[in-house]
Amino acid sequence: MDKKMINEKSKEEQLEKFHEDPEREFLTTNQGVRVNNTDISLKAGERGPTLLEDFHFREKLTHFDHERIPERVVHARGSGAHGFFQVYEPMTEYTSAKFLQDPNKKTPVFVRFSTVVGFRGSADTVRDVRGFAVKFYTEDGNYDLVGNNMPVFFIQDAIKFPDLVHAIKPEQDNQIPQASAAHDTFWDFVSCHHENAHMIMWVLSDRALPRSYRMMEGFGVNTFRFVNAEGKGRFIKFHWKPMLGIHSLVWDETQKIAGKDPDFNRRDLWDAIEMGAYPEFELGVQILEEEDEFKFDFDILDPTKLWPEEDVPIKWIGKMTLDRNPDNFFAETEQVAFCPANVVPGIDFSNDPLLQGRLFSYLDTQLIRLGGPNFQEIPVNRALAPVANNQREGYNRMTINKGKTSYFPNTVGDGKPRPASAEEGGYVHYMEKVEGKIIRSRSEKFKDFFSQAKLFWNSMSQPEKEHIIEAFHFEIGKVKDKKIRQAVVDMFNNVDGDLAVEIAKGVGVSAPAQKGGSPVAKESPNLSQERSERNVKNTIKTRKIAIIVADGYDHKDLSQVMQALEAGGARADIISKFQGMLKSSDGQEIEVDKNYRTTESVLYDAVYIPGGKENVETLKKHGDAIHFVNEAFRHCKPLGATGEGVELFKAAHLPDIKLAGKSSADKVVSDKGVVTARNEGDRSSFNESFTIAIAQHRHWNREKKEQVPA
Ligand code: HDD
Repeated sequence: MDKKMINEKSKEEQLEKFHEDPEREFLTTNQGVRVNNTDISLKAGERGPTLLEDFHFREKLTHFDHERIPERVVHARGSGAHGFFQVYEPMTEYTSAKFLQDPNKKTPVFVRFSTVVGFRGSADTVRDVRGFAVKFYTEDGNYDLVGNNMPVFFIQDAIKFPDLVHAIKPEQDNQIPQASAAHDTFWDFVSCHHENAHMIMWVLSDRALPRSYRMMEGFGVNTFRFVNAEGKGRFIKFHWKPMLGIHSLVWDETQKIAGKDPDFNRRDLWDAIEMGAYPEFELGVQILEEEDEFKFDFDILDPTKLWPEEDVPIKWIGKMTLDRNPDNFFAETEQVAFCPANVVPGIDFSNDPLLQGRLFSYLDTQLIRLGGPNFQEIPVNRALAPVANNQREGYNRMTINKGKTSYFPNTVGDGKPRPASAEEGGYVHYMEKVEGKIIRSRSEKFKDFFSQAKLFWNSMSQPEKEHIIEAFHFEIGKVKDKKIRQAVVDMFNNVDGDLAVEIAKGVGVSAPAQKGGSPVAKESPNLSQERSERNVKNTIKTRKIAIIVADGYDHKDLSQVMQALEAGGARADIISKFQGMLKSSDGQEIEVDKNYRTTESVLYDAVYIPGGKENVETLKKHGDAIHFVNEAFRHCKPLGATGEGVELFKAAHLPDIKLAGKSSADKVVSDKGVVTARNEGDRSSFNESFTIAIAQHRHWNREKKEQVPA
């Protein structure tokens, strides 16, 4: 393909050539022979043995027997999407990367979001880091930005990666537990490696429980380089900012979702794209001049450290839009192969020791996972830039290389293909000066394990701190070996003494003999989801609202709230005891989307109960309806009720919540995310208050949430 012709449709057009025609009428063998019967194998007599000459039977079974490939050793479970990226302004001053120059250019991308620890079939909503890998199909070749939703990593050196992964995966004797860090071997590893401290704070925070892949930040984690056309290099860190804000689930909820809908995040991404609510993320970079490399009290090559935004601001340079679901999960999402070593001119590496190891590991793992060295010919992995070299043969080679030569230099093939000069777009590695003795060591600043863990802790809001303590109680509470539990408490005493005391309280070991803690007093508010200026709280777009209804509901009530929700871009489901049609008090009908058996409050962002006397009298007798309200309340979700619907909240005994009374004095009452209105004239202000409450996402100020029976 001509380099200049790449646009947002180019990848789709390239993939089109590999599509099977779904309109095809007849079933055939792999040789294209029409099959006459695919249900009964060929036998010697009606009750006789199957014949070897049944080539269709043999082919069908053989293919099936070989359908599985090894799953990724980490990040096995994921979901992909196609889209495009557009830069806001030319980045020429910093980088020569062509896809970062022209604001009119739309570069196709493929993104795969993932969990890390769980196997391919595990649940989406486990406590874990999320992968955020982006393949840009640029005119200079493929560029892969293989990041996570947390800006730091567990370990400082790639040589420890196998140990980390062995420790966190299910234990080797019994393969327990699935997709969870809450077990002895992981916490044993953590307490033996204090460099984990900062990352553990992130993993035990709400960041590990994203409400949606569309509502989480992304980070390149490692330090990279931008290099401009003059060869000047600068250190950079990459960031992705979700345009819908950064929102999380709560731990109790995630565990229930894992049973009720293990595909929760996968479904959410798929549905949003199908509905046309395309996920969008802004790309940002922190840029650091080389002369500032040693200005900080941490080493900028250390992947367990972030660059505080207060010291190095983020420049937002472009936007990615995901607008197309894959056609085939296996062909695209499963076979896509990312590698941090896939860079284009203008982007280079740093000596970050974790990154250096990553540069090796991805290609290596793909050789085994995708069955040999030709996986870049798999359609989703193919570059849009022309590919020409002397690599030949190997399993599953697709390209038919013409001509006589497969070597360089040559005269037979007119000397082609030949290396390109820098001016011709040849990749020239950054000419960094490197000097040193061969040594197994890291710089002194790598040894400060606790300062940034403390910075993170200081930056959290009070509810976020409580969530972290609860997460420690769960994770460490599951550790059987008391000495490991004690070692974790002692380790986090280096971060914050009060935190260590709080952890100890919940897990049956002693508080540290002497309260310790890092002296760092600084805060960085954007590290907190709640306090971050990037935590958008002014939209209800794509939020899911449960409307619980029975016969005799108030139709006017229900439809005006539904209209307001839909106008804001939210989606509502009508939920009742049975599927089918419900009749309103004035004889109108509405269809039920889900019954109490097929859904649960944990699958929604908010709950609404419309008026109607008969409706509410029936709902009061439905334990499931009361449970819906109580559970949503416990998970701090917005709740709304109008007219007699308010009575259901009364019946649910929401502790210490003020509800609208019948007098005109309290027309619309909004208390800790519970919004109620009794009288008909108050509906439009109800809609406004309910919308604000939903946009808030969660209402953490419900101190007594533990007192509800859910
Ligand atoms: Fe990794 C997959 C992200 C450290 C070795 N990694 C993988 C994926 C993501 C990351 C998002 C899934 C890509 C996909 O969707 O296919 N990994 C990271 C980040 C790291 C990191 C942000 C820290 C900065 N990884 C890391 C290290 C090593 C690896 C230190 C080994 C030395 N990662 C792998 C791997 C995987 C992988 C084994 C498994 C499947 C694959 O590569 O293709 O090679």
